[in-house]
Amino acid sequence: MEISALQKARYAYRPKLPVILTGPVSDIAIEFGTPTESVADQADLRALFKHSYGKPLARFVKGKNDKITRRLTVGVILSGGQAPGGHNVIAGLYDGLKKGNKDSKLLGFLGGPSGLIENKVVEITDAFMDEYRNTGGFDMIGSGRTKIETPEQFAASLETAKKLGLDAVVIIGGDDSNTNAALLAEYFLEKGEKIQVIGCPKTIDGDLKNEHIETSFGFDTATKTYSELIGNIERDANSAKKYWHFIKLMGRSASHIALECALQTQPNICLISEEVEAKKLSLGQIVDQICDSIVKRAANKENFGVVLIPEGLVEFVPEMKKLIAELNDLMAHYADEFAGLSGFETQAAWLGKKLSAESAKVFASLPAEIAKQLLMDRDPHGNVQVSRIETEKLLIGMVEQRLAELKKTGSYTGKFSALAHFFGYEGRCAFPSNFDADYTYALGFTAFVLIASGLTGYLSSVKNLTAPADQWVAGGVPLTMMMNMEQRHGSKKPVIRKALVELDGKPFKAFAAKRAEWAVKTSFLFPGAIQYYGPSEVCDQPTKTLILEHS
Ligand code: FBP
Repeated sequence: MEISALQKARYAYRPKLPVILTGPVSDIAIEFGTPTESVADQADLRALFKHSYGKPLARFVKGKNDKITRRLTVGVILSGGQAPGGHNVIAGLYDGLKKGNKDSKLLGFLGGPSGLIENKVVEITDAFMDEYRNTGGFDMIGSGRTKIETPEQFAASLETAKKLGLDAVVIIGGDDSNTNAALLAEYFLEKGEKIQVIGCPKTIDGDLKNEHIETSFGFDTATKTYSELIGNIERDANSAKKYWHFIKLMGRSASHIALECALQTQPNICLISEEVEAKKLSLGQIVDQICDSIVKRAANKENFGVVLIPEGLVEFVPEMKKLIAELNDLMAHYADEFAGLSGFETQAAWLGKKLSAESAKVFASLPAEIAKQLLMDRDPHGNVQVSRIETEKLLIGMVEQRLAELKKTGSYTGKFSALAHFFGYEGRCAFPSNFDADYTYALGFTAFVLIASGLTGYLSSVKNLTAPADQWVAGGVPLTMMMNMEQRHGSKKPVIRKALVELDGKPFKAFAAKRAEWAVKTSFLFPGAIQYYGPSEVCDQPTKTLILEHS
């Protein structure tokens, strides 16, 4: 296989670890805190997780650990969307297992959770592992979005685990996949089986975080990749001075990616979905806000600019949120009837009768393409596929209309030519930044220590991330601690609570303090491409979000 010069060089990169993980493994002991509670709905969750609810926080400290060198067989799953660093979680886990006992084995389940259900597996060897160290992508074993939810799927997962003689399963995933990890851990305990389940916090979206999980891996590399591209577009806009660029950014519901990119590139506008919801802004008001900047910049003869749009925006505009919630419920409750309706016209007529009067009006007012996108299949976890809704085009169309009205009144005399972009997949498989390469390797190694110490139902946790890696603090967070009950597929389900942008948090406040100036005055910042080699202030910086949150 031909490989690039950078890939060859990255093979030689040695990820940095917290000091506790660098010595003999038998010197890593676990210190437990007091029992924990879930973030909400304690009674419901206690009843659902009878055997695994409320475990204490675990932290690694120097001390004797006799269990850790026993021979283990572990299965690993990459779950959900790709995020830079996934291969290094596997590398950290693999190296930890081999350091504990050279006869321990790591098996990779192919294609995500379905690999466990269907027993599709490959053994990870030294040579196989070495091909993927410090590389982006999930192509080593593949990923998938299958949810383990039916009794048959749980039973099949147990059967596979027993057949393979597994001591533990590691699920590398986001909030939904780690909810699955919690359910699987509970199921194995319920069945009296010793197979442990440990999760690792993955997702470019940055929405799997809390006091104990400072960030999910992949967010660092993905936002740096998008910011490079946004900076390049800003410079092009400032050179040609003729286009407004509307850039939608991945991230599902949360606007962490958009906010981080705004802090890195200082665009004219960055919409934050959580603020739209808090202020109950309608689509019309959002359009007015964008037009205000366009009109003011046109008065300065600057008929160009950059607008960042979080992909989940439509879910937070009150009238759209209500409509989407009603659509989700209708499409779940009348799944067969809905599937039998042929063509958009028929579906729209059917919905016109079933939706509330208010939502029916909103649905009818949307451009047909956007209305069709709202009806696309939900993902296996019941989420609307916001990546596929062309919000950037919807906003461009509405801005054009509004500017035409303003032109008639004479309050706008500029020129408006807009281009739509969507950045998402471009950032999910980049070579992990040094931060993500180190962080993921540490998460994988931590998962090994949790398993070898006999824990189950925990998420691998590495904290103190703004300090140099040797000072990072490793341990485990009980999965049930992060859970609450939410409406999914038309009924209440236990899920890990998503962390959305906090409007009283430091990253949002830093952005809010500058945005009025950026809206009018060209203040673009050009971060350039991720650097893997060179001075530490260029190569090893964490995200602005992380730095601000810890300042
Ligand atoms: P995860 O939560 O699985 O990490 O998803 C990340 C993500 O990139 C989202 O930002 C995006 O909405 C979604 O995946 C796109 O899904 P798909 O890869 O199935 O098109």
